[in-house]
Formats: sequence, C-alpha cells, structure tokens
Amino acid sequence: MRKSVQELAIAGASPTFPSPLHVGRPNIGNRERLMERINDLLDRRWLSNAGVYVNELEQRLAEILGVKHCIVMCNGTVALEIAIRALGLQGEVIVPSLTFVATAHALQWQQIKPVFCDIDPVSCTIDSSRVEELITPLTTGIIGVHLWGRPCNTDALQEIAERHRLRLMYDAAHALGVTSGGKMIGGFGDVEIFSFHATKFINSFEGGAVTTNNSVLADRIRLMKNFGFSGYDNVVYIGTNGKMPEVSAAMGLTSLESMDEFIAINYRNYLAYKDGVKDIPGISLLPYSDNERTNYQYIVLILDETVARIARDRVIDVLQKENVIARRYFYPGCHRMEPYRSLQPQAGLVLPETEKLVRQTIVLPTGTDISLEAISEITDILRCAITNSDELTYLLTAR
Ligand code: T4K
Repeated sequence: MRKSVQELAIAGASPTFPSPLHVGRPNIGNRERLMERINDLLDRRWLSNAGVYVNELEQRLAEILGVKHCIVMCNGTVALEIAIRALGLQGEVIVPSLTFVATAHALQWQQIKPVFCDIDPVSCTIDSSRVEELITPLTTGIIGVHLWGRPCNTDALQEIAERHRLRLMYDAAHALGVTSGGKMIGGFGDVEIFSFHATKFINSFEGGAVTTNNSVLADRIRLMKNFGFSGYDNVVYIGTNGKMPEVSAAMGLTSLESMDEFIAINYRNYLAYKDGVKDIPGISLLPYSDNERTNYQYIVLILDETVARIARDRVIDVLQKENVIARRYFYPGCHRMEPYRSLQPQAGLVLPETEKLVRQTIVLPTGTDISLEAISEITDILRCAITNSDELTYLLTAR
C-alpha cells in the first residue's frame, strides 16, 4: 500500500511492511541438502577438527577463486588476526577507515597501530594515491578492503608494497565472486581474507577464510589456526583456535551450490533499485562496474542532503518506522570509534572523502528474502519522503 507524506509522518502504528525487512538477511539455499549434510556429519560423529566438509569447502573455494591455498576459519575476524600474525605485521599498518571495525580491531588487538587512509570516492576503497604519504619507518604493511564488493586498485597497491618492501593483504569479506581486472579476488597481495558470516552473500552461519598462493605462508596459517599442532602432541608454533566446525562447512558448501542463483537474485534486485530511484532528486545508487564480475550484495544509496533537502538520518528513521531496517554502513568510520577516537583524535583531518561519504550512505535490504514488490514499495517510500521533504520535515518537527 502506497503511503502519503502525511501517513509517513505519523507512521509506526501500521508500518508498510508487517515484519522487518533487514539488511543482511541470510540467504538459506537448499534446506534438504543442508539437512542431509548435517545428518551425515552427526552419523559419522565428526563435528570439527579438519573434517571432510571443511576439507571439501577449502578445495571448492580454492577452485572457484583460482588460488593455491584456502584455509577456512571460525570467522572473518579471526582470519584477519591470524593472517596479520602470520605475515609478521607490527608497528603501523595502513588501512582505510571506511570499513567494518573488525579490520582495524584485528590490528589493534595485536598492538599494531592502524594508520587510517582516505578513500577514492568512486570505488570507495583505499585511495592508493594517498598511501605513500602515510608510510613511516614503522610501517610494515597495507590492508586494502574490497568494500561492498568493489575491488581496490590492486595494481597500484602491489607496486607501492613492492617498492617499499611492505606486506600487502586484503580484507575481501564482501568480495566473494568478485573480479579485479578480470581476475578473481582471492589471489591478490600476500593474503586475502573472506567472511562467511550469516549476513554475507555466501554464509556458513559464522565463518571465514584466508587465501594465498604462498605455500610457506599457508602452512604457517594452518598451524596457527590449530594451536600450532603439527601432528599429535607436537606443537611447533604459537597458535590459537581458529577452526571452522563441520556444521558451518556443511552450510558453506550448501550455500556455495546456490551461488549463481544468489547472484542472479541480487542482480535483479540491484536493477530494480536502480530503476526505482532514478528519478528521485538527490539520491543515487552506487554503481557496480559492468566490466567486472561481482555479487551485487550491497545496495548502497548516496544521499546528497543539499539536493534532497532532507537529512540522511531522517530518511533512515522514516524507512525504519515502515519496517525497512536500512543501515548507515560504515558510519562513522573506524577513526571515530573507540579506541581510535581517543588514540588518534586528529585522524579525521586527512580523511575528507571518508568523512563525507559516511554521512551520505543508506544501505538497503537485498538477497533472497526480498521481493520486487517490496523493492518497489521501498523506493516509493523514498520518493514520497524526498519529493515532499519540506512538508515531511515540517510535519515531523511539528509533532
Ligand atoms: N571485514 C569486513 C569488511 C566486514 O564487513 C566484516 C563483517 C568483517 C571483516 C568481519 O567478519 P566476521 O568476523 O563477522 O566474519 C554485521 C556482521 O556481524 C558482520 O559480519 C559484517 N561484517 C557487518 C557488515 O555486519 P552488525 O554489527 O551490523 O550486525 P547486526 O547484528 O546489526 O546484523 C546486521 C543485520 O543482519 C541486521 O539487519 C540483522 C540481520 N541479520 C543478522 C543475522 C546475524 C539477520 O537478519 N539474520 C541473522 O542471522 O555486523
């Protein structure tokens, strides 16, 4: 049911959607296949520690990504922490502030200072032209983030890393099934890490992976994720517990089998949003490149408040009252979160593009749980709110 601006202003009692439409709603895939796998692992009584599903998932991912080694983990954050440790990073590491806070925390957790770099406003990934000015004698590495499935400038970052003898890794949590220059993400830099959290396009409930073409590094990472054990009773390295359980691998394998279908649905949704917002003043949909493969998992709107004449947060409030649980990912940027806000109070001074973008984004629901009709209703809410922004602001503030 389409609402008038007056109805939007008093919404709450009868929202457009009876139950919440969340960003990050998981894709489930083939339930029967998942249950078969779960029954099988229960029958075999092998629940964790290098089980057959974990091995199969690692092989399958390595094939899809065209990379020599894939080591799956219990989540993406632990994958980041282990990769950082295996690479021997210390001192300072250059990283974008526009990312989920796990990227920065994985460094700080190990007493490494994240040095925040601004983003390129088109790709929304680390601005490679601003990296070199942040390098100091303490710098040991660079972490690029393929944010929202947009690849970093991998050529430029590789060149900088080699010239300054720095380690290069990528947080590819959003970038499964994405290419950069036609090559699948997974094999760039020294290592890349993935997340298979429930909110990700391919999920294993919780899960993550490190991928690399470096066999020495892969061996070290395998040891580290299993307490450093090399065979029974033989610990050769300091390690932790980063293992993925079999039930997660069962979900991951099942999810991967539906990968093409999930991408097709996400693409359909992306086109519907694109069409739905094209005539709304002050709103644009962050485009995906037509030249690369991608997963279309993040629907990111950019709201120009001066043109739309309404605050981004007010639009989010209106959507949420209609049960569209839109998000401000990744507001306010890591540098404005603790402990970075206290440790590096001046960081924002060199992050003008990041500071601008975090005030403009609205991330909307997509995936298999949303219909084209729902997308049409969501874009109608946006159109009504923005084309009547003066009246809506008046009604909301007068209440
Ligand atoms: N690097 C990057 C760039 C990342 O984005 C992430 C994770 C990581 C590293 C770390 O990977 P992991 O260690 O998580 O594997 C969520 C996720 O928890 C997080 O995995 C993800 N990025 C981040 C972008 O989103 P929150 O704090 O926004 O979670 P929450 O609880 O608000 O849920 C997000 C939305 O998903 C809500 O609208 C509800 C919905 N949801 C969530 C779950 C778990 C569901 O509908 N069903 C569910 O089962 O962080």
